Amino acid sequence: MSSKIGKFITIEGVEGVGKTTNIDFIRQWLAQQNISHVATREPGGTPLAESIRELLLSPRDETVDENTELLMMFAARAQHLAEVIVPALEQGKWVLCDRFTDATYAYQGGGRGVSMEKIAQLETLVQGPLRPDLTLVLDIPVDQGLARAKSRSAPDRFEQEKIAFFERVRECYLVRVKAEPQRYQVIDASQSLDRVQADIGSVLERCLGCAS
Ligand code: T5A
Repeated sequence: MSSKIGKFITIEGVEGVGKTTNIDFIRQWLAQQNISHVATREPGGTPLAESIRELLLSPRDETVDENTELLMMFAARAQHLAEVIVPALEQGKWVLCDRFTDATYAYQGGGRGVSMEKIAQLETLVQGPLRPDLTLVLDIPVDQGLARAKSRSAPDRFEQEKIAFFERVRECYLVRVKAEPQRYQVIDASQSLDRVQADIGSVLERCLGCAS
């Protein structure tokens, strides 16, 4: 994988925390700064990866083996990197991605109990040295996030999990933040949308300062 030029920003958190809502805000912010960018999401971001997303998110009677789920996440990611993320970064664009490999550590690792070493091996295989420059973790008590998600749409396969699963997911995100504080910025997503967006704006201004 060749060296990148643009910035790679990811946004993470438990269900319903406000990622999609705030991606729109960040896009507007980047446009105001005349920063050429691409907004995308995982799993998904290309036609093939979106098909894998549909397979992953559809509720089904068959139990999905944890390795199947893990490999499908990374299969979608490999395609997304090859078709969208790496080309955009190489063109100097910023890439704004709704979830990335931190979600695999949090959901498959923290939530399902897949070993972190196994995830790290696949991360290296699929991404080489590429990691996000900045990861915004929108943090909220799990019950509040799930209530927001429920008010928006019918539950997908992940949203049918029990609350303890999402507590492990949230905990895993926070452990990762502690281990690598220079990459992550935690935003209190239980605040009003205005406050959340003011906090995100401040983080981006600092980030842009680093970039220049
Ligand atoms: N997954 C993904 C894995 O298991 N492993 C992986 O490697 C990857 C990449 C993907 C699923 O796949 C799993 C994780 C997920 O379960 P998704 O669509 O990306 O699914 O994730 P969701 O979390 O399900 O996305 P949601 O759309 O449910 O949540 P968002 O985007 O965080 O929330 P959003 O913006 O839609 O907001 C939800 C509601 O809350 C309101 C919004 O208006 C909306 O109605 N809201 C607020 N209300 C009050 N105050 C605020 N501050 C608010 N912010 C938003």
